[in-house]
Amino acid sequence: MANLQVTLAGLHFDNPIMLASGILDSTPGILRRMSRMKVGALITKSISINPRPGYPGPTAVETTPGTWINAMGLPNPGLNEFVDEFNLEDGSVTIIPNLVADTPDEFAELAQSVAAAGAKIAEINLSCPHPKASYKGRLTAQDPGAAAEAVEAASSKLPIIAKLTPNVTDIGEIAVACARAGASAISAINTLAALDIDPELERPILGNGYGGLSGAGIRPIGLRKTLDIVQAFAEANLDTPVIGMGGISDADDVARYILCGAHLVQVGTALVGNPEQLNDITDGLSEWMDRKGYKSLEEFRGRILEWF
Ligand code: RRO
Repeated sequence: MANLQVTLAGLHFDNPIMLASGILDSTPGILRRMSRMKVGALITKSISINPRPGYPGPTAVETTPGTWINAMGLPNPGLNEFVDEFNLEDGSVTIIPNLVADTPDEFAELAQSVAAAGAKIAEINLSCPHPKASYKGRLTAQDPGAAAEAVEAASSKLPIIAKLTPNVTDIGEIAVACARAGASAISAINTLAALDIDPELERPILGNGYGGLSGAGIRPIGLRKTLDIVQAFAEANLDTPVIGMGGISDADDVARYILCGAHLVQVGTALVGNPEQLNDITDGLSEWMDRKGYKSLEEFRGRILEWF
């Protein structure tokens, strides 16, 4: 039987499939339920230093089947309540806090607190597509210098995964800046900056107006951006692992990302209303590898590169 195991920053994962931030992860109870799935690790909703109520609704709408636009507005209870409520040392499945902040100092503070609470690694969200305030009106991950500063600050406290936006010309440049600043891994992609309109009401479909697009329709963009990062790392002689995401809904999609060079993947939107799909994806990957005669992930990781 295929071996799905993978390590990242010295941590061991049973399989390369992670629950993406923002989906089925907003309370300890939901995370506990998800930890019973065949999942490598669970990533929490973004945590900020102060509580955030989120944007007014509607906050998430399905625009075409399987593809969603959202502007949740980073709703979360804030750092102190998060650390009190969420058990990061449970041990059965690694829980990875996702951290969001406006400055490197805030990222360092968040990282230090979750490390003290037992986190072994954190993901920093440099890429929410519709914040009210961010670096000079841009996303942190749209500026290699700002992204590197945030990574440097946070990774002085614990190993860091830097989550990037697809809304840039050259995602490889940003990924290289983050890796050189000390990121243990890069995750990509966050949602695409988007807008949808209700023609009857003559208004944006979301309460916030703008939103981010996720789900099945963005998979080819996620694959392209993953490949861009993998190629940029090869050119820069960096072996930083990439965690690919965007539109993954079955085992074939996971195989697509690993063929592009991803070490791990994250699944989000496809699980809305169907969390058990995670088990099917993991079982399906194992079956796909058996059928292809692959015994480990390394045997087919990055195979698509020979086409470019
Ligand atoms: O909470 C959100 O509105 C949100 C976040 Br933090 C993010 O990173 N990406 C997204 O599409 N929505």
